[in-house]
Amino acid sequence: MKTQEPIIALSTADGAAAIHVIRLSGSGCIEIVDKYCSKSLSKFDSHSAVYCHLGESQDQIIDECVVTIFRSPKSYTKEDVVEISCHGSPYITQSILSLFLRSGVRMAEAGEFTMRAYLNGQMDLTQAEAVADLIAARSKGQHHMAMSQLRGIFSAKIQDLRAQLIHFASMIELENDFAEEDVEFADRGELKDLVARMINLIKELTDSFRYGNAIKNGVPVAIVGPPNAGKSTLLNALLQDDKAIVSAIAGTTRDYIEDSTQIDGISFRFIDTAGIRQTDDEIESQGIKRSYEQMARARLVLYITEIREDHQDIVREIKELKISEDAEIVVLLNKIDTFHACHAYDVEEAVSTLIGRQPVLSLSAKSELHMDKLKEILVQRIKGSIDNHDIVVSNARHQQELLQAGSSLKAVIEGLNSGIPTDLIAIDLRHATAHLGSIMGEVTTDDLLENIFRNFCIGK
Ligand SMILES: Nc1nc2c(ncn2[C@@H]2O[C@H](COP(=O)(O)OP(=O)(O)OP(=O)(O)O)[C@@H](O)[C@H]2O)c(=O)[nH]1
Ligand SMILES: [Mg+2]
Repeated sequence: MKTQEPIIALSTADGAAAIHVIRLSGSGCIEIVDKYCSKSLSKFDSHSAVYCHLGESQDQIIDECVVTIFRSPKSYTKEDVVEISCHGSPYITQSILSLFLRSGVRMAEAGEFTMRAYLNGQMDLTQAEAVADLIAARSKGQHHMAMSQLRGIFSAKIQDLRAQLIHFASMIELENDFAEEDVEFADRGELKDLVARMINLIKELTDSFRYGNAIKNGVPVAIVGPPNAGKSTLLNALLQDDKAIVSAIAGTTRDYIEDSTQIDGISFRFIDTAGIRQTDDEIESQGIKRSYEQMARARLVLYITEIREDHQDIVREIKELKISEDAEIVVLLNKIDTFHACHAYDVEEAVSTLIGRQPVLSLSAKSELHMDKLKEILVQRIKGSIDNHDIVVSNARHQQELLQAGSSLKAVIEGLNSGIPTDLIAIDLRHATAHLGSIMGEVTTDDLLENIFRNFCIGK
């Protein structure tokens, strides 16, 4: 472990509060705090919480505090750490910070405590990234993903993949060492099987990113349909807020409007769009173009239209949209409050059979009839997708590295198939290993670390 200069930062959010916590880390930081503390900290063991007065001298006390000391290596950063809990006045925190800044302690940079924890081997890079995700978590789903990454479940999977790769590489390298004797230590068929298995594992992980990313940033759900169908009414009902203007005039919503809400611990981003119809109006056409763009980007599409007896007409309308086969769409038949209740079910069935998609749900956005069923469907769609993956990738950097590791492994398979020299295969193998290694921070650059930690808050 490197000797690090002491750093300091306010670890709690700025502003007035009941208490604030100021954190110091680095060589000698316990001794530095000791100089301004009414109790002698050197007498206390690691993990002691000491009540004391803090200030330049006994006549210039800034506050009565509780100082907790953590002696290296048993601390968050593995260095000596002091946490000062003081009264939560911005004046007090500023005075304490100034006191230590005058004594040669430096202000910590964003994420510097966690970066030190990583550099000192307390955690790998995915776990350090999980700390930032955990702080940013606003929903149960986001919290669950960050926690699982922090506990090292994702790292263990990558470690396992990397170990298999290294085993494979060692066999190839061995052949390289005996290149002149033209021997084959590894059975080509077995090698290909091993690489194919790894490619599959990587694909499973990269496939999960679609869900992981949606959970992390809010699942985008586009609400589309013809004018006057009740799209804006539905948005307002889902948000329980008067976010969008509702009117009986067709073409009220001109541009898309979005807002987020949580349902059953999952954060959804609902996007209300302009009603789709043929029009010569320049502005409305642009709005409709945006509706299509939102539909293409969304993770889920709620297609809403007015319920009517003529189910063939509804089906024609949906087919005209030319939605791609793999798009996830839920058809909603709105305004059942104005329809014969017993017929609604028949129309649902008929539309569902003819378009070959399930479910088709009849509801009333205005009277909030069957909204609970809609929410259940939304949650089920997302949870169902996640339950299919034991580990979910939610970080774009990890996804990028996994994709690159996957392409290098595909090159290995091609190399084995075409019988190219093993030293060339070894190059692709090394690339794959490096990409997996950089996920956990075993191979990093200063730029990469700066990029990751600058998104942290100061004090973490
Ligand atoms: N009876 C009934 N009326 C509804 C229902 N949902 C919406 N409406 C009415 O239908 C009209 C259109 O609603 P909006 O929510 O503005 O429809 P929209 O799809 O956003 O329309 P555009 O923005 O013009 O594309 C309004 O008068 C709503 O009050 C419903 O479930 N039942
Ligand atoms: Mg609208």
